[in-house]
Amino acid sequence: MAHKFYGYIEGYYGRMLTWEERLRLLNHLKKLSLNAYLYAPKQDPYHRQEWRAPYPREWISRFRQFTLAARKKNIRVIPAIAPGLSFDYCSNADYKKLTGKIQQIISCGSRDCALLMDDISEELPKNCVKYFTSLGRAHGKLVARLSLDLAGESVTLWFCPTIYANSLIKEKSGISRYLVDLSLEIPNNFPLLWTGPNIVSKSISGPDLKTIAELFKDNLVIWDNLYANDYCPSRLFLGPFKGRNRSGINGQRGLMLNTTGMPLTDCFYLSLMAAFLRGESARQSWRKTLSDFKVPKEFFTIAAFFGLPSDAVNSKRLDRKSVRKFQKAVDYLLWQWKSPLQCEWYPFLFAFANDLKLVQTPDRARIRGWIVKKYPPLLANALLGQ
Ligand code: GDL
Repeated sequence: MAHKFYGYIEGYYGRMLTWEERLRLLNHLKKLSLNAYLYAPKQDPYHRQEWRAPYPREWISRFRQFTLAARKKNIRVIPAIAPGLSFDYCSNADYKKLTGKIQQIISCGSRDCALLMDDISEELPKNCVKYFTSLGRAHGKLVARLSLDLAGESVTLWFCPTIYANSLIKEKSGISRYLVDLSLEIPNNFPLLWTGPNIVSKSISGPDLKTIAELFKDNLVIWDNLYANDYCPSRLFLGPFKGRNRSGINGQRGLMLNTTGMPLTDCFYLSLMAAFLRGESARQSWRKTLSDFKVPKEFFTIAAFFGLPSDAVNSKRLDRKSVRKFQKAVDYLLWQWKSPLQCEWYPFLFAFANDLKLVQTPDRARIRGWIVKKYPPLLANALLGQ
């Protein structure tokens, strides 16, 4: 049976972990019996923007240590390369650069390597129109060629398509030409990264995955963006891991979480996902995990403000009495709770306390000094109606 992958994706914008933080994540993955770490930070210039440049020697040596540490814990590190911003599909020189770069990263001891084509133009570059009938064909042929050329390396290649969520499919028929073309070229058993019905999916079930899973023969590895906050970095999502259907996902090649780049918070999310994989209830495991991470009970009072991205807007208005209750809870979390996890949550708790104060004080002139201290001058003026 094909190997299945459950674990972490360092695949967000705006943050990069240190090697120590990555090791911490490995330890946590091991503790939870999860088995995969996809290395794909959008912020790493050698991964995406400057993909042609080889990694510096120092990086290679750290990455080798990291891969070795993971192997000792039975965790597969999947290094990824994302050349799509500038890759020339008709250039042999670019193809050579790409294989060279892949050789360089897998030489650190990985049995897997991922080629990522997410977040790039959906158009086939003009100079390639003579050679390929579509971007899907160009991607499929590239992957097929790479897997032939890398056959001797006994490495499993993964692929993240440019259309990586149902919502990105523009065709009215619901059938993506890009994906069909890709599926016609891509070799069998290729793990294919897929984020579900949406880029940030509220729910992921068997029926949601059916069409794509059929096209790629049940080789989907779910890239779950539920808790990612790089597209709204002032928010923090801390709700239960819900909306995912276990049997639907279990029929595929795996489930991996792309999160925030705050190491302890990301460990917290992985614990929630692991409980889901064990079949535990989302709500109960959420309460238990909060308690395992020693989050004070005051958090429950304000948890609704840190729910999931898709949580519905509550029709209740914020009345004075409840605002006071929220203020008390957030004050406790800000000033009494001391822990490394609290340090990660502090800016979000602080911003929430600020927002409460603003909504609670319609007469802004009364808190003029406070506003001037908290906001840059132009925004402060706007808030004060000047
Ligand atoms: C994306 C990006 C990812 C980013 C996430 C959330 C994929 C495959 N790619 O589209 O890097 O962190 O959205 O903003 O999800």
